[in-house]
Amino acid sequence: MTEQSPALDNLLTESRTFPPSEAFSAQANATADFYAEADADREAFWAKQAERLHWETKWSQVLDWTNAPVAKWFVGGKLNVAYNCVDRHVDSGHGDQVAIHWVGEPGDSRDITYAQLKDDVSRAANALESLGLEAGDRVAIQMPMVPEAIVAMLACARIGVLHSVVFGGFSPTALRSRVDDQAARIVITTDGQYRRGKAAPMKVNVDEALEGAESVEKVIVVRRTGEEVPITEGRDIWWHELVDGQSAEHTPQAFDSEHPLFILYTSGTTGKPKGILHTSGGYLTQAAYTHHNVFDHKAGEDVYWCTADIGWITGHTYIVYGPLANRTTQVVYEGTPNTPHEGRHWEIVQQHKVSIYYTAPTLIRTFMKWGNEIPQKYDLSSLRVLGSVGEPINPEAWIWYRENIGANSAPIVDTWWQTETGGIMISPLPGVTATKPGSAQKALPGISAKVVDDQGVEVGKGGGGYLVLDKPWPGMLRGIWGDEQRFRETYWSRFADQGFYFAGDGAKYDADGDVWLLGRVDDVMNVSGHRISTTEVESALVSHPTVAEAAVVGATDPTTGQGIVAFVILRGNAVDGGDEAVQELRNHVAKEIGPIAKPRQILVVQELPKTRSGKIMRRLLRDVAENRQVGDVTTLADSSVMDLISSGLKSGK
Ligand code: 6R9
Repeated sequence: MTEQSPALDNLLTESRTFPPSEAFSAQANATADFYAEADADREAFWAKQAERLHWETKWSQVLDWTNAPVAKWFVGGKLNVAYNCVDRHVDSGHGDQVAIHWVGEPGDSRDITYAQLKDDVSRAANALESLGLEAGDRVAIQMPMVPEAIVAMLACARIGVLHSVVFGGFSPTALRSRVDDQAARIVITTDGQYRRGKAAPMKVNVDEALEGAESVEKVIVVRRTGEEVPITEGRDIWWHELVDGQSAEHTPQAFDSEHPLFILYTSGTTGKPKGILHTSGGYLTQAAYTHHNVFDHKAGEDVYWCTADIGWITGHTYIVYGPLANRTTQVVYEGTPNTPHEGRHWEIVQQHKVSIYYTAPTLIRTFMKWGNEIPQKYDLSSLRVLGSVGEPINPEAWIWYRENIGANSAPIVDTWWQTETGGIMISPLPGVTATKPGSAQKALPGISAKVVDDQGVEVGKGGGGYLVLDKPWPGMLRGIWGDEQRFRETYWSRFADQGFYFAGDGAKYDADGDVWLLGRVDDVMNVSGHRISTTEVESALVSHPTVAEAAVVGATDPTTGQGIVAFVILRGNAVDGGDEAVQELRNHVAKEIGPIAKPRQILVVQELPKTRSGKIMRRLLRDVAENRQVGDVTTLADSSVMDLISSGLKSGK
């Protein structure tokens, strides 16, 4: 496996444990015997979890794995995902319960009950149908965190249309490639979005993206910031004009358990993002099961807040599908954590008495940087479960989270999973597990994960290797949109003999057999919990006329986990590699991919270190980027290259 960074080595020396309090355990949803129950009969265990949902027709078979690696879960079952997330809570007498406490960045807010959500989703579903959309069609959504984004997703699900949410920070080029890949018929967006206290445009970016996009028939625009936007006659429609006048009655049709629910694009090791495909019954089962047990959620009592954006899988599974299936009352916040001040999250926790809070290590480290005195100003006593997701959490941040946010008592659940897994896979269970700072610990009941060596043989306690998932699970991806070959190659070819799913993460067992995640082993970087491939950034750089060649590495970063560091060779001698040129390149990457992909640092070099077969040795560049002694250079075609790079950097060239 690839070498570990010093920060990750550090994780493995951590030995503190925090057993659950008796009081917490006594009321916990999860119990220790879940593990044995699931081990005894996995399919019976999952069948029991599927009973959390309303099925119009019950399944005849729990799992069909005969066509592996494409699974079928709850075969023959029929359900409507939106009905499960909305209507049935109204039908069971909870229509007045708040589903969403929405908090806008500028200070506006809306409380939406389940009854209102049902009306909103029904109207939107009628609206989409009035445009001729049919089950199986695709709708792309690029929106900020406004309630209509959630309504749009649920409306698609209700009529069997696949949504594909594209993160609001993605560039027009990135949106376009996703729209084209799935041949989306409709795009839903907003006029603008609030970011850091200012209104920023959104619709104009969508217009730029869609120039000449043949599949797109209509663009629906939600009014958010009120800024003026150009309207393309015949194509663009205002959401309020289309949706508000629709009937609030809409009969949900039941779809097959394996009916596709959504596509979500994520970075792989090549430049082209992968459209990860998820289906209905299995996905929703795992979403509901994990949300209930991992967060110890109690419907009608807890106030839950997941700080993710709906543009990422965490927003899909732990803002939309899992929580709503479980009749959660949740906070949805539109904006940035330091607008208008650095206590914004804690102010919201205090105001809404948030009891379950789920966020990412990068944000926890940012809170640490802002200072302990900020959360101390607020009443956080309502918090009883804290979650972390997106990247390995370093023990220091874990302890800070526990002490400063969790009053030294709230259990922390460090949840490992991926866009591809659909839901949480490895995590402590609050009330059951004695937690360890920095370790995700154990595969959940019903889930099976192993750490294996190069040959696919499980390593022993204390050993490290690759994380694999050795048994199918309900929320697993069913493919990559339009590219079955890539699906098989990416996930199933590495350990084809054993039939393991290759996650792309390095991991290690400690002496107790608990799992510690060590970061990606492929060319995927993790910046603030966002997956960005080195190739994607390299292609963006070489698309600039001044760049001849580029190599990109993820370097350990104290706040964002990894930071993007690029090494570029400029074309010809005429171009100088001064600050302005570098700034221009950084902006170019932001324009091509989105601001999250903007390199932290760009170093202009004369040569790149390559092996004889022409592979760039990123390991050596990472040494430079992390200010380490450069490692073994013997496999380089020209071993003097590293001296050239290092001396060039020192002399500021
Ligand atoms: C949910 C999500 C997946 C990649 C994954 C891994 C990293 C996520 C983690 C974690 C260590 C955790 N990752 N959670 N690493 N501990 N608790 O983040 O999905 O955006 O697809 O990223 O994120 O490297 O492979 P996604």
